[in-house]
Amino acid sequence: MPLQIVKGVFYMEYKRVLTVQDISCFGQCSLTVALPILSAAGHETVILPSAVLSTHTAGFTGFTVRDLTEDMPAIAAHWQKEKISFDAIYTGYLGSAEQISYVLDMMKNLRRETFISVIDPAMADNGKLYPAFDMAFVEEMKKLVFAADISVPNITEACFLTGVAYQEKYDRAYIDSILAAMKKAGAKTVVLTGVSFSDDTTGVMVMDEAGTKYYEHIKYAQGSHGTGDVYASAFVGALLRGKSTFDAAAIAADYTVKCIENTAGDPDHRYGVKFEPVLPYLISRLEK
Ligand code: PXL
Repeated sequence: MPLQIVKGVFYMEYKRVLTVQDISCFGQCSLTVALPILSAAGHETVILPSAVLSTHTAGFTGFTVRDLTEDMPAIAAHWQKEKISFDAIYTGYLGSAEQISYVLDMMKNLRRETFISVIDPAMADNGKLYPAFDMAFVEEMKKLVFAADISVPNITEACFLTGVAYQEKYDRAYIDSILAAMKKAGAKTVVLTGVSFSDDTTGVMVMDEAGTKYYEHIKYAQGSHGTGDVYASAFVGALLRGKSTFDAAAIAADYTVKCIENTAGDPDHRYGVKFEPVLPYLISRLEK
């Protein structure tokens, strides 16, 4: 039989991203959100689970946790031996303070020539640390956030990272002071999420070398869990498709709003958002 030459059809630049966060088996957050969103955005998505939980920790009790800290260095060493490298590392909820030094090593040892690191310091919200974390973890997280190209904190996380006192009510000057403190501590680009200057709107404040720019959108009164992970994953997906930081931040915001709208009205679904049926919307935005 003659040899058949099959020509490849390449739709887009194909990026390989490593995402490090937990698997909450049930609950639509962290890896169960990041993997499908990054895949839908067109990227080869490599996962490194930081822990395996039966559910996430917000609103559930009695969940199981298996910390995978011990496995991390061996996995990274195997990848290095196999010359497996990445265009990007994106981290979310980590399992222990020790994991942060392993992630910093991976950022050094597994990077391709052009490489971007995006850190979502998923550790706190509404003025409080999540149950699994303490101030020792915050100290370690500072090393990761301030070494990264881009961080995606919410206001609570940015306060823990900088020592600025958390305020529920604030104005533009307060937000500028948080961003100035982030910059002083070493942050390059910051996408500060959940910045709301009115009752019915919220948005993201993007700070980079060019200055700060605000993207505002509708706010829904009913908070939903997991939206931070949906947001950060869509942001990374858009960024790796070549969108500017601000455009990626805006696309991710619009997608997250659509996910919330798609979940509203279902009181049994407060543990996460129904992000899957809205993936075609994200894909269509990425194609423009
Ligand atoms: O969505 C952030 C997150 C991720 N993973 C776990 C969590 C949370 C927030 O509570 O508990 C296990």
